[in-house]
Amino acid sequence: MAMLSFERKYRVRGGTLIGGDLFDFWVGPFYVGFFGVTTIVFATLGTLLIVYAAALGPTWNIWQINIAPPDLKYGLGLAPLKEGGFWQLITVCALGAFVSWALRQAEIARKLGMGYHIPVAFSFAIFAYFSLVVIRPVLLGAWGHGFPYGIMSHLDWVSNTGYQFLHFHYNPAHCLAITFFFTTCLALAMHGSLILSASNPGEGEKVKGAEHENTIFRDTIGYSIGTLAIHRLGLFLAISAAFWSAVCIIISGPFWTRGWPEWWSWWLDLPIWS
Ligand code: 07D
Ligand code: 07D
Ligand code: U10
Repeated sequence: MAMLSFERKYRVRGGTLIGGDLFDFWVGPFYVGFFGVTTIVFATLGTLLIVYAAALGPTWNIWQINIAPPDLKYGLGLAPLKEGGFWQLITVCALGAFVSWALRQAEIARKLGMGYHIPVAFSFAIFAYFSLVVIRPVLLGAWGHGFPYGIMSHLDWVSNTGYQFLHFHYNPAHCLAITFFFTTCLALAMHGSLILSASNPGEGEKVKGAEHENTIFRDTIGYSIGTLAIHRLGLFLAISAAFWSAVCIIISGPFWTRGWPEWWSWWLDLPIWS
């Protein structure tokens, strides 16, 4: 009920990023807006292209459908539809849809008078995807370096690309990204469990507030980051994970061509050993 009366209050026109009143309305729970329309157009077109390209392929097995990027011989040019052209069009639609989605988030945030944290956070995921299918292929000189669109085939690409560098775990940016992913899980588990323990105690127990939340961490580890800052930390950890993922794949090939274990020879070459 609270939600319904709030929605009546804020569901008014104005505050759009582009297009004025055009598309400034809701359909059921969804805000439409200019970028809602561009999202729908790109997402529908991209999905139809995937289905069409899949229909030409050898299988309808959802796990085995594979829409591959062009052969390396096409370089950074356009390829015929059935030889990677579909992959290229789908990539354009995917980027169009993801960017439209981020701008729609920004437009809704603006209408609500909120910060732009959500679209900023999502833009790090888009950056990771962009680095896989645009930045790295462009630096390497061929769209064929992008990953194929298919549930199992994209896993094969990750494994093959990893082994091209002998042992991807030795990629220092991959180490940083993994550490940020693990820390994000730790932080979310700590925060989720803390909030539940304070705000959803056993029957008959009083709901606890910030003092309790701070104190349990001060008592156990000597410091509490605080109820606002844990969310800042969570956002920082999660976007750092995506950021260092993008870095780890951009440097693999364009900036480091040998096996990743070899990168660590700088350690053996330190003058202090000689
Ligand atoms: C839970 C939010 C909901 C989103 C879901 C995904 C599609 C794809 C398309 C059949 C957390 C919806 C899926 C729309 C259907 C076709 C053509 C998000 C949640 C449920 N991967 N990946 C998966 C994508 C890359 C890797 C699963 C997308 C890189 C590994 C799903 C992208 C690398 C493993 C999936 C992308 C990589 C997976 C679960 C884009 C490095 C797994 C995803 C656009 C990042 C896991 C069989 C999930 C798996 C998995 C989707 C990119 C590695 C199919 C859309 C190239 C190692 N990936 N992935 O829950 O089970 O995300 O694979 O960049 O083990 Mg992947
Ligand atoms: C790219 C997804 C973006 C998604 C978007 C939205 C839709 C809509 C609709 C649901 C970035 C899509 C939305 C489609 C859906 C509805 C309605 C996220 C993206 C925009 N690795 N590795 C990573 C680990 C090994 C290798 C990243 C761990 C091996 C390569 C992460 C291990 C070798 C690449 C990571 C491990 C290897 C990576 C992935 C352990 C293989 C990459 C996360 C424990 C032999 C990739 C940018 C990510 C990367 C990447 C983790 C092992 C190779 C840090 C924990 C040793 C080649 N690995 N890895 O990037 O950095 O998310 O991509 O062993 O390319 Mg690795
Ligand atoms: C958090 C939190 C918090 C909360 C929260 C949450 C984080 C403190 C207060 C949120 C968290 C959760 C809810 C938990 C669960 C979430 C996850 C596990 C994450 C994963 C989520 C999913 C898997 C769900 C994904 C679902 C999605 C993305 C929705 C899909 C929706 C659509 C496809 C529709 C989008 C709408 C658009 C784009 C605009 C509107 C459009 C329409 C309604 C369609 C009609 C179109 C038009 C009218 C436009 C005309 C179109 C044209 C002209 C084009 C036509 C073209 C053609 C080619 C046909 O911290 O607390 O609690 O809750």
